[in-house]
Amino acid sequence: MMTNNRIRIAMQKSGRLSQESQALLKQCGVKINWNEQRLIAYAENMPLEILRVRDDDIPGLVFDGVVDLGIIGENVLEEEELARTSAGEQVSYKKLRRLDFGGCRLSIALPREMPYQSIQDLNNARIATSYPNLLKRYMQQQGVKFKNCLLTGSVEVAPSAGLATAICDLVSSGATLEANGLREVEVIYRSKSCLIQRALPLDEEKQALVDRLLTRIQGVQQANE
Ligand code: PRT
Ligand code: ZN
Repeated sequence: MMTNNRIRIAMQKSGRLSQESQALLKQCGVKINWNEQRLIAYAENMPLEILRVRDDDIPGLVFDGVVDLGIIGENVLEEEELARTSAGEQVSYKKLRRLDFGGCRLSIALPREMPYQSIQDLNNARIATSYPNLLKRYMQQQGVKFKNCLLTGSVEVAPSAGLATAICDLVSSGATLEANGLREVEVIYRSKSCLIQRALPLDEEKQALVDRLLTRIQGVQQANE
């Protein structure tokens, strides 16, 4: 693989985190020529390049040291970390900073009319989710058994389609649950986006640039407070 002296940062190409990730770099004074079609974008005023990928790929790229930095939702980060550790892999990375965008919660929701007292009511129920590892961790902590229905999209229609009793999905405003006749009964994880760095040390120059970038991010966050 080609090595270069630029910091390589992975960001979501298009989706809920992409605009704010781009805006954050801009606020930090990084000038980038964005070309919608390109996988890689280069900064004009510092040795930094941006790899634009699906958010799901970002944790792995950082864990594997393919990129130096990543901006990613904690939900996706922890899900991938749990998936790898439960497969017996060692995972290491550094969380540099929690960011101010991408806030959401991972929640269990049920058909509105279904009675619910506590999580025990879901003993042996089938739950549809795209986050099987975060759900499993939570259910284990609660001591409740469940059956998985793994869906990477359209999770909210699983109960009405007869695929599952309940769902475990991301919620921000709650409008999607409402529109699908579901009600939120347990919040199992609260997430924001974050900046992560690979565990393998960077050379001195690169680390100095990362440190500078981090100081600027802190400045931007304080200014927005
Ligand atoms: O294509 P790619 O794989 O990169 O993107 P994606 O479609 O997997 O992810 P994307 O862009 O939808 O979300 C990226 C990240 O944004 C998530 O991993 C979260 O960290 C964060 N985020 C914040 C959210 C939401 N809020 C959110 N509301 N991600 C998804 N949603 C969805 C949720 O799944 C549900 O379908 O929005 C719907 C609920 O929203 P409300 O407002 O109706 O409650
Ligand atoms: Zn994704």
